[in-house]
Amino acid sequence: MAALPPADGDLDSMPDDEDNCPLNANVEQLDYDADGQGDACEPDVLLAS
Ligand SMILES: [Ca+2]
Ligand SMILES: [Ca+2]
Repeated sequence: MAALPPADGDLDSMPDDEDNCPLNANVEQLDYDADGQGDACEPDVLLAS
C-alpha cells in the first residue's frame, strides 16, 4: 500500500503532526509564548501584551 500523504486539515502545508494549530491555516507557525500552541488558535496570546 502506498503511504498516504500527511494529513493537513487546514491546508497550510504543515502536516497536522507538526502543525501547532491543525485547525487554522498558519504557514509561519507563529507561537508567541512558545507553549506549542500556535498563535492562530490561541486567541488569548493576542490579548496579552
Ligand atoms: Ca495550521
Ligand atoms: Ca502559543
